[in-house]
Amino acid sequence: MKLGFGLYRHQLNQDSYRFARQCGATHLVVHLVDYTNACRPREEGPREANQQPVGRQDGWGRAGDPNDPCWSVEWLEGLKADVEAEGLSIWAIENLDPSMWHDVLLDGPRKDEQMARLAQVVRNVGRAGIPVLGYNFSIAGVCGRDEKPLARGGAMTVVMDGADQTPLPGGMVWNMRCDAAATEGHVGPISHDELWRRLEWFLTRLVPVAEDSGVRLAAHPDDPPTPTLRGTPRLVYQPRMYQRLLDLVPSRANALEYCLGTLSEMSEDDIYEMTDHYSKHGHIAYVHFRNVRGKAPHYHEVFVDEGDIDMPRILGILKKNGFDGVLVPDHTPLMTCDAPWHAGMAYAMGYMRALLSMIG
Ligand SMILES: [Mn+2]
Repeated sequence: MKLGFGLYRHQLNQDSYRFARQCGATHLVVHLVDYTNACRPREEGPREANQQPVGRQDGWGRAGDPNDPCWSVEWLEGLKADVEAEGLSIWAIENLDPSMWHDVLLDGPRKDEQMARLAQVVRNVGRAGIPVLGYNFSIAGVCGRDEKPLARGGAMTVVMDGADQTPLPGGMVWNMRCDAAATEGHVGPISHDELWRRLEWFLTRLVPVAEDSGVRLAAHPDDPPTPTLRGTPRLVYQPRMYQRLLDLVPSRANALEYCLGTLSEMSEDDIYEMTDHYSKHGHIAYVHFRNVRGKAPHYHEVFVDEGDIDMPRILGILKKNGFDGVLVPDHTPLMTCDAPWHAGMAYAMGYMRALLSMIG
């Protein structure tokens, strides 16, 4: 098992690589989507002060440019070289910008064109030698949460208190604002089966490309995991529902971005049995190693060592099954100091590193 660290788009710089290395990471999971528009010029809008994208009703920020050069082989190779110069490797890219695939999610008129673009992106990721591409097949995305000082010692953290069912405004997809014209009239109520058909359409086309490219597509479960959110259906809102996704297109390239926090928020199934099942069969590409208290739609995120999940037990299961992928903290409560996000992350990394050394 490898210890990794996740970095957002605006953190892709030498200082962050050194911070990750100093925390004991050997690998990075990088986000190329600029969720809160922190990389845009200031005049284009306010930046979120902290590094915790929560997902209130107005969403995170504007979606990016579908042709952003960051998805080119040259850009990815440059990123890889910068990261490797600091003694780290890139394990995964996490998430696709909704501007690249909103009509795949919405079954809109540009879905074929967008699928061609996704296939090119997967080939580029493979050519750059990056083994995993994480995605989250969701219309509403990560939304309907708030922030409250509910983690240990009054640390600010992400909270869900009831499922927000206010309809998505036109043009909002995956909790970001896309070109309204491109999506007008498409964010309507649909059935769960319809969304599963859209996922099947996506996987049957992209998994073979991923296989040929040496890339594993890794699915994040629905966060937060409720049957519907903002009037749209969700796919993987109980741990066993991951199996349906895997069975659509059985392949090593059809894998899981296994988010322990989200899975623990789910109301059914035993997280230890499920972790044993998915890791035994080699389905897990990487793990979001975070902890929570409560079940959706009423839960809050907590420090890695104070939640409902017995984290040492999870690591024991992963070790028993020979899991050889990466663990990353995902997110943590913010600590009261001058660097709330960094302190929270460093705390989680120290805990994870200690657990990994204890289990050998
Ligand atoms: Mn996660």
